[in-house]
Amino acid sequence: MSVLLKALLVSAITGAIAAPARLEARQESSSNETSSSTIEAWDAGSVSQFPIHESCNATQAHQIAVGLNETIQLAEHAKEHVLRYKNSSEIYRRYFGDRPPYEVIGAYDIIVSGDKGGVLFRCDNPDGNCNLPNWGGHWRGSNATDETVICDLSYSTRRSLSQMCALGYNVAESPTNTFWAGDLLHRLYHMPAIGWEYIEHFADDYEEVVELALSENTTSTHDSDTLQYFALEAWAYDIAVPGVGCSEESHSDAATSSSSAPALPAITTSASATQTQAPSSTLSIPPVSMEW
Ligand SMILES: *[C@@H]1O[C@H](CO)[C@@H](O)[C@H](O)[C@H]1NC(C)=O
Ligand SMILES: *[C@@H]1O[C@H](CO)[C@@H](O)[C@H](O)[C@H]1NC(C)=O
Ligand SMILES: *[C@@H]1O[C@H](CO)[C@@H](O)[C@H](O)[C@H]1NC(C)=O
Ligand SMILES: *[C@@H]1O[C@H](CO)[C@@H](O)[C@H](O)[C@H]1NC(C)=O
Ligand SMILES: *[C@@H]1O[C@H](CO)[C@@H](O)[C@H](O)[C@H]1NC(C)=O
Ligand SMILES: CC(=O)N[C@H]1CO[C@H](CO)[C@@H](O)[C@@H]1O
Repeated sequence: MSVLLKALLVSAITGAIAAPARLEARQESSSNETSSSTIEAWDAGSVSQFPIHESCNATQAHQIAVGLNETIQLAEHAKEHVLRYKNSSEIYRRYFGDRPPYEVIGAYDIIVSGDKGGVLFRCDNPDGNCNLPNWGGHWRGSNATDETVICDLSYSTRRSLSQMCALGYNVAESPTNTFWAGDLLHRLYHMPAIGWEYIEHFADDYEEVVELALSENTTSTHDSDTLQYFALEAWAYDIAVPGVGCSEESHSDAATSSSSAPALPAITTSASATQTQAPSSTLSIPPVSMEW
């Protein structure tokens, strides 16, 4: 008998002996349970809606809840777009290049289908940061890593997804936090229960996001801004203004003069396309809140 065969036989025998012992132990411990009614369902204690702290009054809590629901819708559509098209989508390739879709799908699905516990949105101002000018909210970081504060500024500036592509907004040049959905997606990714400290900031603005994709950088599929921009553009192009979207300021003119099938406009790389400046002829875009 070869050494290899002997080794296999020995391990097969040990395996056979070990198995019943484990089974016995398991049965013993389960028969030791006082009664079957004390065995909890596998998903007992699951949380189906993102928790909002009691410091939020009725109007604040309602706006945050509506914003979170829009965040889920935004993430869900982004996931659907990826599932439908993967990298045959020009929008996908603009933000993720030819990177595999699995991580992107998961990053959106954890928002849509993931347990909603382990995070908290609050409306008091425990760290005093809401007193700083232009702060719409912040992640509490080391003070409370599972918590995000929403400051008063948010209630008067963040928009609904129903306003997508209106009021001077375009994907490339406007901040992602123009919308509650983009803002809260970002804030959710900061909290470890959702972002795992894996979805992080590898790019800081639209141009850097596009560069990550162009260089096929592996961080694009877990970059917070990339995931926000892609979701907003997929919503704009598929849902808000179907087949047209609002990728950049000049696009609406280009679209009306174009007679052929809708195509996405060229990628903006010009340095003049700064993220925070709204076109002067339109309503101003809300101020960018701090990254925290
Ligand atoms: C909730 O608080 C805000 C101030 O942060 C206030 O403007 C609003 O009127 C309050 N809403 C209610 C229902 O008390
Ligand atoms: C948010 O969505 C959940 C689940 O669909 C729903 O139960 C809840 O009423 C919604 N909240 C608001 C404020 O629309
Ligand atoms: C999508 O990515 C795969 C893998 O890199 C590549 O083979 C394929 O050509 C890409 N498809 C498109 C439409 O770019
Ligand atoms: C944590 O709390 C301290 C003191 O209250 C504050 O100065 C600091 O800004 C807080 N950190 C964050 C990330 O909010
Ligand atoms: C990918 O992007 C990150 C963040 O910008 C950068 O540190 C890293 O060097 C890039 N990797 C490659 C291979 O370019
Ligand atoms: C933890 C526990 O309930 N242990 C019990 C398991 O069953 C044996 C035999 O019935 C008891 O003696 C233990 O107290």
